[in-house]
Amino acid sequence: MGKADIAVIGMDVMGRSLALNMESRGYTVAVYNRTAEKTKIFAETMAKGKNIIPTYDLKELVDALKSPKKIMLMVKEGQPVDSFIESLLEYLKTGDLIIDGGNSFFKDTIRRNKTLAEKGILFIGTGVSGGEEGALKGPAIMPGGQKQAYDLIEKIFKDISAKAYDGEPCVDYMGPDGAGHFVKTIHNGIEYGDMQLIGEVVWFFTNVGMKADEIADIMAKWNEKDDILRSYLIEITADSMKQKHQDSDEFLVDRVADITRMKGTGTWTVQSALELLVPIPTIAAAVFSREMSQDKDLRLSMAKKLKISSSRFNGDKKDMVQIAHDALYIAKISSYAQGIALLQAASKTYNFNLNIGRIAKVWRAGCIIRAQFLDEITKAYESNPDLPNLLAAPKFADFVEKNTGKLVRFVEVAHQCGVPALAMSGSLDYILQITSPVMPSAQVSALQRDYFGAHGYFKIGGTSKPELMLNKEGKVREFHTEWLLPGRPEKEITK
Ligand code: NBP
Repeated sequence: MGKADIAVIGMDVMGRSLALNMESRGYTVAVYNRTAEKTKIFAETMAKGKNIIPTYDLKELVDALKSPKKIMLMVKEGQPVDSFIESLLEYLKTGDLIIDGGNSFFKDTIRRNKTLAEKGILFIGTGVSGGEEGALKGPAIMPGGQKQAYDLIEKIFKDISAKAYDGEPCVDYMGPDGAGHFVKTIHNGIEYGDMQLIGEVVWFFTNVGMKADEIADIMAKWNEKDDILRSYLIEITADSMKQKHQDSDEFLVDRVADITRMKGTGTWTVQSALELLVPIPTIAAAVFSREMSQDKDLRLSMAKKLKISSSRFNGDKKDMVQIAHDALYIAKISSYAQGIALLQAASKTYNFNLNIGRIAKVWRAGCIIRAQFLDEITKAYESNPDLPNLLAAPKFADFVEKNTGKLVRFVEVAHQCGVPALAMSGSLDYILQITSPVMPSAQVSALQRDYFGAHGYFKIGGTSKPELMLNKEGKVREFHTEWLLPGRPEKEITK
């Protein structure tokens, strides 16, 4: 069989599928797993007769590889990644490459990249999206690390990646050290947002009396060619909602408990947003909703203790479906605008040099958020890389200007019917806030902070002049009121 082109460590769903994918594109792959039994079973079943070399210790794995050695870790994030890196160092030489393809925290990737670079070992931290099927047939791949390291792996990644409808491989160099894992984290955060928004619309339809198969038909229609909502998540919503429960005549969705668990990338997205001062209310709402979903006992008991009044929906269902369609599209644009703003802020802070148009291109196939809508994002940033926010892109701005009333209506009717819509409202309020020259109550809280803590405040030109007051040098002027002195004099703070 000769020496292997690449090694994969971690023979669980993702590692096995990636190894098979690589082999199917003509590469010889060496594999290893901490628990030897999994490697053995893989070699005797799925990998049987294929150019896959099972190995049972790390020296054997490294020896099976051509130089420079390329080793891809597909193991649980955190300590397992550090411990494999530590063990591999004994066998690697300058110029060899370790790739971490798990969902690692980007700051860990920055740290690992630095430590390994000091030892002459190249390191790529990459997002691999698309789950088991994507890994097997073609995932979206988001690698970050030294450009020189990416050059070593580019051909393999291009060969195994998903291909968009125009044939372009869904992989691109994201940027240095943690860039790839950061982009994958935000991809997952956006995915949380998409799932929650769809979930809220479906739950609204259920609450106005629609059956699961009726909703599945609506979703299938929303996934038709050229529909603005057409996407993988709408497609699988339509498909999964038709599924009948095995032991009864009910639909499976009506028997599935309303508990959504999570692994961590959504939480990391929100934590990064807090750190970088970027509001992402839709994605945060999705994380908070999963948290609330998990406390089933509390919700059951609170439902008995508090009776919140609500009205029955007595409008036209057909009209409401059309309203919900456009409302969902606007909410999605708003959510992506938030995720992209976070990518841009991180790009500045961590010098990732991210290219939003190219990131959207990588997400067009293979990954969970794949959608035809992503093409519009690429076009928007290709025609204007300096867009202040996705909502300002002419095509989106036009739709949002004409149709935000539908999102307002959706949130209003959902709330009247007692249906929570945290993410849909988050999307709406994001649009309302970002287009407010003066933020409601922000002025009041600025004054409160100055009153109790002498924290200072800025001033605007007047009620019809919302621009900040500047000094001759163009700097914002800051003021403080002496609240405890007679006459409460105002003074300008000079620093
Ligand atoms: P898991 O995330 O479940 O990890 C299983 C692998 O990690 C096995 O090889 C296991 O070895 C190894 N491992 C564990 Br667990 N603890 C270890 C330790 N202390 N030392 C050494 N090895 C250890 O597998 P997966 O679902 O295939 O995912 C792999 C990576 O890809 C993860 O980072 C995941 O977040 C990411 N990812 C997963 C998906 C997905 O849909 N599943 C999608 C995208 C990305 P063992 O067999 O000896 O226990």
